[in-house]
This record gives sequence, structure tokens and C-alpha cells, in this order.
Amino acid sequence: MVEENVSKLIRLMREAGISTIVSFNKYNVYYMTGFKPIEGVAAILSSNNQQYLIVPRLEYSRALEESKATVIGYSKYKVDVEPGERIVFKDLLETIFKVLREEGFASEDVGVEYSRVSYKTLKKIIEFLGEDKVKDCSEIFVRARSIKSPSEIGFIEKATRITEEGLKAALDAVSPGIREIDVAARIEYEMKIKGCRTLAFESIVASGVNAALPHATVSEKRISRGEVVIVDIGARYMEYCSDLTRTFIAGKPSSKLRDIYHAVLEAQNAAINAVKPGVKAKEVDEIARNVLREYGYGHLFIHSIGHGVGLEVHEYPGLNSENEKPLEKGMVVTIEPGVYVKGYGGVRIEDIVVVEETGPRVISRFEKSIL
Ligand SMILES: [Mn+2]
Repeated sequence: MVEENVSKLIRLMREAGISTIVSFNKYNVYYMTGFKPIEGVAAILSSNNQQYLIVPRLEYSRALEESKATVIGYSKYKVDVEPGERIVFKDLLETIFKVLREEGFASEDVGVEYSRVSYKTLKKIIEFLGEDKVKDCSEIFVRARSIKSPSEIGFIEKATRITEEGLKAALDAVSPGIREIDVAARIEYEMKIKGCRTLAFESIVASGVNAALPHATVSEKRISRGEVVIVDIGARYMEYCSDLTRTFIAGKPSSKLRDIYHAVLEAQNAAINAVKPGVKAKEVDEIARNVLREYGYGHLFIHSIGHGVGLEVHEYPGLNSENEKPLEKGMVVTIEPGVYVKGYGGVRIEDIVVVEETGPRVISRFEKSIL
């Protein structure tokens, strides 16, 4: 998988006329090298496929195992080193400069992700290389990662299967009297034992009035009879995220709730059916918004229709009213309309869709009728 990612990055580097890229971002370092960083890591890639992974000394042997890149450890402390170990007694940035200088990369254009490094770091890099040599390469990673390979899609599917086990646990647990936090605990237990090492994001179990807040997380509130419960959860598998939402009802839904639910579901179906290569991201948002407007809920749909999902739970493309760019084959996006009524509750339904040549392929399968 890393080989495929690297060749995609190299192709984009050549198109952009950048001969070397340096990334400090943990997702992009993983994408480039297969090494899962904790912190203080960087990766360097040249357009003739020289790969360097620079890690803190304590991560040196793990990096050698996980990555095929040339691994260099760094440490501020001059202590004993095993023969053969490549350890530099400098800080991360100085170690990068050493590699750039020694490999001759410093004489050509070097791409740095302006959107992912601190001002202080960028300033030092510009001082070292000279202003005309440093280029912003943020777009290269955004573009490469937005189009998923079959193996990346496979990991997102596996993460989705695990997340569905979490939804099932939630459905079994939701009943009048239970606390939101208890439901979350059962969800996360189930996902963990099914192979989810870390969550894609903090689980949301929002009942009743809390469901009116799209990003409410979990509280100790007890769920009452007849209340809605928005469950928005995501497992991670092989570092790839899933992100699914279902809205359950603890007891019998009121007719108002039923009406909102069906409007949201109809909006979601319309948006999903619009997904195909070439369709503008904003059009998908507009289609869902129009359905909700017809029901009189347009003003209560207070976020965008969806987002790309991959190594990060929110990544390019954003499916919002401002994104004029077309969807492309291989993108994986969420479709998640919601209606939020202050002081009353809300409904959101979210699925994950792969943009295929012929149209949408919904990879989540969890039941969507009122439960
Ligand atoms: Mn989402």
C-alpha cells in the first residue's frame, strides 16, 4: 500500500515541479512510510524515490520494522549507540537539514505543508533553504489521499463493519433510564473487542434536548421514554476511519419526530443517489437541502451534507455549498443530513459512500427504518 501511495505522491510532485517533500504530519508520515508516529517525526521523499524517515531515538527500532524508508534516529542526549544504528545527536529540524544537505535535496525546490507546520518551523526552514526554494505542498497530500486505493477502501469497509457492531450494541442498550455514558461504554467495548484499537473520534450519544446539538458528545443524562438518541460513532482499522450515525427512539416516536425522521431519510437518499464522478460537491449538498426545504426544515439543517473520510475522519472533499470541485472516482465520503430543533431534539442519519465509476456504493449496511 505504501508503494502505491509513494508513486501517487511522486506523480503529483512531478506535476507540481517539486523535487523533494518534507512532512511532519502524523497522518502523512504514515501514508508515506507505513510507520505510525507518536510525535516528533518527519518523512522526506524525493521525486526519484529516495525515502527517509526521521524518528526520536526511542522509536528507531520500531521504525526499522514498520517502514522500508531509510530510518534516522535523533536524540538531544549524547549517550551510547549500538554499532550500525543511524543516530544523529541533533533536534528534529537540524536532522532534517542534515539529510537535505547531504543528499543534495537542499539545492532544489523543497515542498513543506504550510497548513500543517507551525510558523516557527516554517520560518526556520525558509531561513535554511532560502525563500525561493520552499514551496507549499499541502495540496499534494490532500489530492493523493482523497482518491482511495482498493486496499484503503477495504480498511474503511472493515472499520465500518466494526462500527456497525457498535451501533448494534447501542440499539440493544438504548432504553428509558439508561445514561448516555453507559450506552457509549457498551458501544466502545463492543468495537474494541472486534478489533478497533483506537476510535476515529469521540463517540456521540446525544439524547432528547442534547440531540439538538450536532456535536454534543456524551453526558451522564438518563434517556427518557420517547426521546431520540443520536448515536454518531466511528472505529479505526489499520488507521482508517469509519463514521456512521443512526438516530434511535427510546419508545414510541411522536408524529412530529416521525415526520422529521422521514424528511432526513429522504434527503439522505436523494443525496446518495446524486453521488457519482463529475458531480460538484456542492450539488450533493444542495439536493439534500432542497428536500429538507420542501418539508420546511431547510433552516434546521445547520451543517454540510458530508465530508471525505480516510486516515482522518474529516478530510477532503468537504461536501458543502461552497465546494465547486467535482467528485472523483475513488473518493470515500459521508452523507449525513440532520435536522436540529432547539430544546426538543434532532435527527441525523449518516452513511459512507464510495464514488464509483457507475455511481454511489454505500458501504454501511445498518438498518435505517425508525428503531
Ligand atoms: Mn461525519
